Amino acid sequence: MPAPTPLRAAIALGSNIETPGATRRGHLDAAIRALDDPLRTRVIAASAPIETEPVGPAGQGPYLNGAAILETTLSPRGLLARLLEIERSRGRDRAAEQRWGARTLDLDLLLYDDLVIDEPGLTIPHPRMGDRRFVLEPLAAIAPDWVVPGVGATVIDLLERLAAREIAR
Ligand code: A4P
Ligand code: MG
Repeated sequence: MPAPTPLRAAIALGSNIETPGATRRGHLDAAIRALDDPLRTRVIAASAPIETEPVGPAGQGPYLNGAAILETTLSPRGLLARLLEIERSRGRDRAAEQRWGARTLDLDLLLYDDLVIDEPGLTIPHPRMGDRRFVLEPLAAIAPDWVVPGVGATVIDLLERLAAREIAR
C-alpha cells in the first residue's frame, strides 16, 4: 500500500510552569523536537516564542507561547493523541489542573489541512483561536495566509480583526 500523502497542520504551544530541569522554553523546545519525527510529523516551520500575559484564572505566571506548522501522515485524531502524549511526557497532569489554569505544556491542534471537524473531543479549527492573541500572533509569523476553514478569513485577517476588537474595548 502506498504511504499516505502528508497533510499540513498548525499547532499552538504554551507553557507557564517550569519543572526541575526544564524551563518554559525547555518544554516548548522539547515539544518541537518530539514533533520533528520523520515517520509521523515533520516540523516545517516554528515561530519564535513570545512572552504573554496569562488569560484565565488569577495567580498563574506569564506564558511562553509559540506556533508550528507540521506535515503529518497522522489523521486529525491520531495527531491529537500524539500531542496529548507529548504533553504527558512533559509532566502535564490534567487531573491536577483547572480549566485555563497553569500547565507545563499545552499543545492545541489549530488547523488540519482545510478540514472542519466538530466531534466529541475534537474541534478543528480550534474554537477559540480567533479570540487568542497568544495563538494568532505566533501563527501569523509563520502562516499569515492560511485560510481558516469555516471562517473564510486568513490568519493575518483574524489577527487584524482581533486587534480592532481590542482597540474598541
Ligand atoms: N480538544 C478538542 N479539540 C481540540 C483541539 N483542536 N486541540 C479537546 C486540542 N484539544 C482539543 O484540552 C481539553 C480537551 O479538548 C483535550 O483533551 C481534547 O480532547 P486542554 O488543552 O486541556 O484545554 P485547555 O488548554 O485548558 O483549553 P483550550 O480549550 O485549549 O483553551 P486555550 O485557549 O488553549 O486555553 N494564556 C496565555 N497567555 N497563553 C496560553 O497559552 N492557554 C490557556 C488554555 C489559558 N490561558 C493562556 C494560555
Ligand atoms: Mg489546550
